[in-house]
Amino acid sequence: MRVCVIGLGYIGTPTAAMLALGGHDVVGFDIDRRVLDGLREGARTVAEEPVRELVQAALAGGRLELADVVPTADVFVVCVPTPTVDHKPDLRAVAAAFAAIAPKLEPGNLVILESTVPPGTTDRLASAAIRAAGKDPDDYGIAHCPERVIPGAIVKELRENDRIVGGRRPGDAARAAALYASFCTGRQHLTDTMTAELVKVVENTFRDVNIAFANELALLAEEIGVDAWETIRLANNHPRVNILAPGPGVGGHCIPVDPHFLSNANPFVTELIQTSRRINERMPHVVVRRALELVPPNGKQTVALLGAAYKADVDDTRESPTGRVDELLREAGYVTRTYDPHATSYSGTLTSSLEDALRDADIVVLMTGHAAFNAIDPVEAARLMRTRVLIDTRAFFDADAWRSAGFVAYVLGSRPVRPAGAALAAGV
Ligand code: SAJ
Repeated sequence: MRVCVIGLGYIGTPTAAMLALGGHDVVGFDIDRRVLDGLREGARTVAEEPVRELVQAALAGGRLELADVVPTADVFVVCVPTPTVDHKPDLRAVAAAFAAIAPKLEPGNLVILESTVPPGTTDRLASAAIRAAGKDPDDYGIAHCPERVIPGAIVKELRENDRIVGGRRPGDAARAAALYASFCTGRQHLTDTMTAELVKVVENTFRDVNIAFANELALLAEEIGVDAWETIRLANNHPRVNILAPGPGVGGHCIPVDPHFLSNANPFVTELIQTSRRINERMPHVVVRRALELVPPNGKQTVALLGAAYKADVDDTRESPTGRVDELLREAGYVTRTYDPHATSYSGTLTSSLEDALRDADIVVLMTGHAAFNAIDPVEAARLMRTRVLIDTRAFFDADAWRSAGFVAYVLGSRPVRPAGAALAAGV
């Protein structure tokens, strides 16, 4: 089949390559010329190595073309961003993609939306665009097949994860499933578009609610003087309990965003979802409050943040809790610097080395559990820093090793270190 993939971001790019390697003639379209140039130049803009290799193989194989105009095709697969603005879904990119496709449609073509959207969106926006082009939606297939892959393991999960395939009519779902079967070894679960939309949003919302529970537990455990990490580890021995990990907040462009797709349109029946969001949004404030307790700012106190990316071993800083913590620390009067071995773009100041971040700092805050941070030697950190205070928001380090190196070490969700400010003033 001739397939056009609209939107060559972290999902559209590997999907286009997979389809091409699966035997289809694929045209990848993006409105951003720099994206197309980056892909043509050996996919240098692609962060994950396996995705880069996949794209290079697809381009070399001759079945993947890149274009800045939307061509005609048998199937159109839309993979564009769906962010929120002030907690409201911004669906302009989806509407624009459908508007670009509609004039090209020929009867029998299939339009698939992969972007995460509020329930009801696919059918409503696709049908509206088709009607606006003077055509009848009933002449075309419309499907929602949400992407479900985890950044960091995109190629593996694209191949192996089950897929939810929702069709406007049962035949539409079956046709979309046949397309994905060309590269996906997971099972295909056929349903209607609105159920598929809800399933996707619910998966991420479930994770947000579960993390909020873990974060609430961390604060409760601190309050009563128990270790949340040990509590979670022991509770998770139960065959039907699986509590996720507390942390400095929930980042990325999916999990903090998608719950709003449900609560925005349904505010009266989404109390748990809204509360969970608030709990997770509060976590950066908790981190900053602990810093204030440990080393009150005097105008030159410096905080070194370890990790700008929203989670371990990725370079993506979108909606990262580090950006928020950084902003709040600066508002509180600290000087801040951030070191990240992977990230290249970030709202605050990135140092080029770990040493530059730690030198003469008063507090070091572990924000992201990058594997590279395992190599940090607390004795060396103690030598570089002016004041020896560690805030570990993910129970990443061996806190006792840092204490042995002379640090006051606070681990989120562990027994509080109070009154550390007084201890520091006394030179302890
Ligand atoms: N986090 C915690 N505690 C945990 C797990 C995660 O605080 O126990 C935080 C992370 O540090 C990070 C944020 O949550 O800041 C999100 O990270 P993540 O690894 O949970 O998820 P994403 O955003 O990278 O990918 C999610 C995935 N959804 C689910 O696992 C249900 C992925 O499968 C989706 O495809 C992706 O969203 C998406 O594109 O929607």
